[in-house]
Amino acid sequence: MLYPQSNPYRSELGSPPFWNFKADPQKIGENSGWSGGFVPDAEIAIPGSWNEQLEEIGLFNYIGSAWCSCSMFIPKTFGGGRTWLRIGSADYYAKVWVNGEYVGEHSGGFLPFEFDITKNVNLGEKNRITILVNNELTAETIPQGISSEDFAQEGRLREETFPPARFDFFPYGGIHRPVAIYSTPSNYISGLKVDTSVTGSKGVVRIHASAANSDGMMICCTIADVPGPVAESVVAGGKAEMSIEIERCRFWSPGDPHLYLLHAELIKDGKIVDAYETPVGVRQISIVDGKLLLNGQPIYLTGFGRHEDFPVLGKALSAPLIVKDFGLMKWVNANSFRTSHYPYADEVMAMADRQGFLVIDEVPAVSLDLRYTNEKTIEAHKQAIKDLIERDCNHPSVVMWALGNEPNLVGDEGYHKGSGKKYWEEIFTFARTLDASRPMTVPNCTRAGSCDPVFEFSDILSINRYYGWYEYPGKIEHGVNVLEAEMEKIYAQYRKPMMMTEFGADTMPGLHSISDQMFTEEYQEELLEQYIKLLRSKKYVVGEHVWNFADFRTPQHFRRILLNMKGVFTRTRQPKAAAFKLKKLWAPSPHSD
Ligand code: GCB
Repeated sequence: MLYPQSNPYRSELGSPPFWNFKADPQKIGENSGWSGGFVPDAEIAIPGSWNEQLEEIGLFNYIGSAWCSCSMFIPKTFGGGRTWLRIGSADYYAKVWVNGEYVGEHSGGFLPFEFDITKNVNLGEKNRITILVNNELTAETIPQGISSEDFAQEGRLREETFPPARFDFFPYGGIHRPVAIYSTPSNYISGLKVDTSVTGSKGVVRIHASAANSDGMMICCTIADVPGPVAESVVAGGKAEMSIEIERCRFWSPGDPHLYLLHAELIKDGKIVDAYETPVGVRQISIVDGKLLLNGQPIYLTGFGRHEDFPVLGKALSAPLIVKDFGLMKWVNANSFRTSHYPYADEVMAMADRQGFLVIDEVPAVSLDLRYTNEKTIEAHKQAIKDLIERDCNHPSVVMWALGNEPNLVGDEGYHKGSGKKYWEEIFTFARTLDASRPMTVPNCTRAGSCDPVFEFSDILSINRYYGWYEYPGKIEHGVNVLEAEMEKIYAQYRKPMMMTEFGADTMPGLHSISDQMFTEEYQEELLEQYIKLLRSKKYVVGEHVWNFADFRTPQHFRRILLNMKGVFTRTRQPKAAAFKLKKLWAPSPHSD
């Protein structure tokens, strides 16, 4: 699925900022004909989560169905071929009608989806888009859900959160990324996948194009500012393959995130009928002798696990916030981040390409509880991997896939007696058929321990540890000693590069102490510094990601004061003392180019 763009062959229309909204807790909307129109409870801004936005009408903790509807005038001159409706993301399920006609549905949050609405729209008129969104999760969805009853049955009442969740971030509901209507010609380029490699000073760009209704037509590709012949290939079975070599190539890296512009044209009887262009960063990622290499040079990742979260917006895309967050990450000398715990917006990934950030791109399989997985869960997990790799495989910034995060958080024994190995073997094997060019990992948690089956399959051993926080509270030095022993044990067993994907301490800005006291700014600084000292002393460590970039909202629980406070920046992006400490520790970024 290509990101929409306007050019002489394609047009794009963004949806209006405000939509009609109606919660549907009893799920009566479909039978009551709301797909054809409903009396709204309120207006909602889209992109936007309903929770904080519509708190005043009681939707702060709302988990369930809700209807969103808007009207869009589509000019007569729009397109002329096919018309598409693209939804940047809806968490976690959406069913869609155009002018009262059903056009499709989609399960799974955090990723875009689209429908061909050519037959449903009236050009030169207003068209009504109606979307039913639902943010309920089950044992068979990715991420998995949990209910109050489950917590009670498992005797885990003290772990119960409100709203109930298996994970430590707020389960916002809504349409979180832009909605657009766009057009393509009826013969059109439908996919443009590139992979790149580095041979000496030469860069090779292999192009795997797809085109619909175009067999026998020609696809021609050029790269702006690169002299040399056009690469061209005839479309057969909807596909065309070609490659372009770039002599004295400017390779993409954090120090020089150079992007070439690839331009593709679809040619029918000597006439261009469609065109599409996409940025390409030529770079190669590899693991050699226990080192993570970018274009043959070792790289060391400094940065954060993050969240898409901001007051009022919830999980909504906000362009100014993207600019701010990248500015702060640059300021603090981070060179990388992980899209914990789900795919981030297309716009974030494109910014990472342009600014030269290295990204660990994560599938939303967070805190999987294998006691409750079945064939449907594993299928949903594979689909989420497929969709993520398909969407993000062209981004040079993506240097690793995280196929999940912290499985077996509940400490189920069966996980180590076979269920974990079976599950992860199937998942890693599947993922590797989709992309052989990037390392894959799954961050491991303390409960899953030092012989987590994910280590066997991961290219990089990713560990999340909170010694000196959840374990050994108030005792940073002891925590770091325990961590060192555990790291050595894990490394001795698996002999692969290791990365600390999470470490940190909740911190209330303004709290201070001259002795080690949890929640103070000094405690966070000290813990991060001690951990980093240890990590730098181990040759097999290839990166350190602090948890978290900024404070973020969580479901309610006695261990959270509304927010997870492990941010190095507050939720509104003010620096805590640790930000200045990290800026020093990360300047200049060790081993990065
Ligand atoms: C973790 C999780 C993350 C939590 C964090 C914490 O291990 O991966 O989602 O927010 O710990 O702060 O407890």
